[in-house]
Amino acid sequence: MRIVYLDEPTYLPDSFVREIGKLGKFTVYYDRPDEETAVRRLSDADIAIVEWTPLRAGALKRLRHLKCICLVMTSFDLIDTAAAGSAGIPVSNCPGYSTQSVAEHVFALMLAVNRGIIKADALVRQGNNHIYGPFLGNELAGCTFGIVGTGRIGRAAARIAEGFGMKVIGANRSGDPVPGVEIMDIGRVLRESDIVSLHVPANSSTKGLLTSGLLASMKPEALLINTCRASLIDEEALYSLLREKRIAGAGLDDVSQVHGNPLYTLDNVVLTPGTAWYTNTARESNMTELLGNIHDFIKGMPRNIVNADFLAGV
Ligand code: DAR
Repeated sequence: MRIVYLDEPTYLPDSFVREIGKLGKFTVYYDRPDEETAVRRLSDADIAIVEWTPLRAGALKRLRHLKCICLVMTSFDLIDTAAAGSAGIPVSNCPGYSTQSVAEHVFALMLAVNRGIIKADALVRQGNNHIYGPFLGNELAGCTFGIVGTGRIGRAAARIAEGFGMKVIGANRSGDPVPGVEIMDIGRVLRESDIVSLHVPANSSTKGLLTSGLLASMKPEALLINTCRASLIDEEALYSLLREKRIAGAGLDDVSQVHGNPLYTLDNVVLTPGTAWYTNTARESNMTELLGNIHDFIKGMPRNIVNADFLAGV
């Protein structure tokens, strides 16, 4: 069994290397390859562990030896999962490792925006004290917290919001009830929430989910928190609405335009670089979940396969 970690592990503890070593020959690459290099690296691999590298149809078709792709994370937008399915390659993800960490980060962003923490910190360091004017926040107890997406992370965020004394409303695709969350359509969630928090996967059907129309329907005092991919939001519309204070603020863990983004000029926006998941606990759970996926695949009982539908016809 040849197992290849394709691209620059964020975290690779010795214990993980030892365990994988027991399953086969383990090769780790510490940079992020282009597609051609990726194909070469995986040419005789049985299992590919992938963290950063997009693998599209053309590359997947050429990976004739590959038996499984194990993604390190929850999102699977890096891989053309349908093409992987047609090539007979199951793709697994790690769906649960960062649920609580991401949900907690929602509130880190929310509080930072609501209380102007970033600006306040800078002012104190410049020798200021007891300046109240620009820092008028809103008490959160009694506010309405709206989740778009009621999967694991949405529900974990809902539980924390309850602890703040907020009313929780939410939208999901099925319209199915969720305990502790009043389910309604997405339009109403956007209109009625004081804080909107997004919890849906990035894929072709969720691209631009938050249209300019939906964003414009938010209350002017509302905050938008996004710990998912930036592709869910019409970023230009968001920028205009935030600049004109037609939305009070936003906390974003991802942006579509990394360089020179106009959002960087706004002080009602708090940004983090994709770190919502990144805690000690999540990092360890990530390794446990990934190792479990690899183990079970080798044992012939694959789990967390995200392209089962496409494989069925193979
Ligand atoms: N987008 C998040 C975070 C990826 C983090 N990278 C890891 N776990 N190596 C996800 O889980 O999809």
